[in-house]
Amino acid sequence: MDTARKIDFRSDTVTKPSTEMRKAMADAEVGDDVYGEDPTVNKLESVAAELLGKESALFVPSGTMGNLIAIMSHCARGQEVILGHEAHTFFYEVGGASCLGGVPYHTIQEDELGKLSPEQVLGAIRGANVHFPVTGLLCLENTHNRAGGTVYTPAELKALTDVVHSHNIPAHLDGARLFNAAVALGLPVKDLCADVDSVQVCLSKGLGAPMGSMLAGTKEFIAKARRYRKMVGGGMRQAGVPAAAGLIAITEGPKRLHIDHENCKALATGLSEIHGLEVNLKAVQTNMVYVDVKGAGMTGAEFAAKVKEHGVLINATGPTNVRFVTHLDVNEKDVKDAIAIIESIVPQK
Ligand code: TLP
Repeated sequence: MDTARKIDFRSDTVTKPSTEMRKAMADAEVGDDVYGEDPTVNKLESVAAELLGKESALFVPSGTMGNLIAIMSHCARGQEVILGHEAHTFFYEVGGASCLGGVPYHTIQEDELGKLSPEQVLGAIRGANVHFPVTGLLCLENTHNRAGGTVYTPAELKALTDVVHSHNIPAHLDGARLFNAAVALGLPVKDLCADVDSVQVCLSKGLGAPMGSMLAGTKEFIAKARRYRKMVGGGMRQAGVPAAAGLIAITEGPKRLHIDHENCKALATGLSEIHGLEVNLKAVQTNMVYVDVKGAGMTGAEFAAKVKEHGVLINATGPTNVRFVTHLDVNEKDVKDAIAIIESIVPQK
């Protein structure tokens, strides 16, 4: 086996920009975006707003910043945000909303597929009691990363947002991989954010851009978010350079996501057939597969280190769990080879 070759399933963030993107970045027309004068950023923002069915959109450096400034724009300091206990915003965003925004987290237990129920959301909305913080926001995630890249349908989202809207509380969607959800459901992406007040989508995941996210919502909300973006250091000047790649990502990227989903299904099926590995195939709905490696007698970290010696890169995501993500820089052959490599290193009965 060629050990110099790496098959990188750590994340769909590891993709390299295409030749077309690199050329578009080199040729991008630019200006100072803090003055609103970058034509490429302005174009990206209007294309994104249109695709997401919102009045306005804002180019931000990362998904983390998009979610942070969304929360800061919706909530006053001391108000709390309701979100799932495995939500990326709670789990992986360094506590930013709480630390920088003064917005504490109120987590509720998700089910196995990362879903919340309307009853749970209703139960989490705070009453008038003087001991309680005021509920400021509901934050949902689609696809749900830690649940396996699982998909919320528009009806499920509406049932949840109806609950908060009837209490005059807004809803934000962490749609880092919303295009994956749209492709899995065969729906236009705007159908998946019609009922939320704001949405963040990443350009730098399966869509292949080197960086950047779009935050979208009403004109008023985006004007507020633009100020918070500046506050946290996200005013980017000649940002037309990465925005040029972002434009290709958002218009062309979704067209090939079905390939990542097919590769992921094949990977999940192959891994599930290896003795000692456990895969919840029900959760494999887009481009991720989580594997419990307990039966192979290794921790997640040991398993990741072992497969790395053979050129397969993955992330450990729990004591006995690892995650594989498919993306545009892994193909069908990589998937087949990775299955064969893993089969050869997991002790079989
Ligand atoms: N997710 C990354 C890591 O942070 C875990 C990954 O490899 O999956 N929301 C969701 C649902 C995400 O999965 C991510 C990134 C973000 C937000 C944050 O985006 P960035 O990395 O652009 O800050």
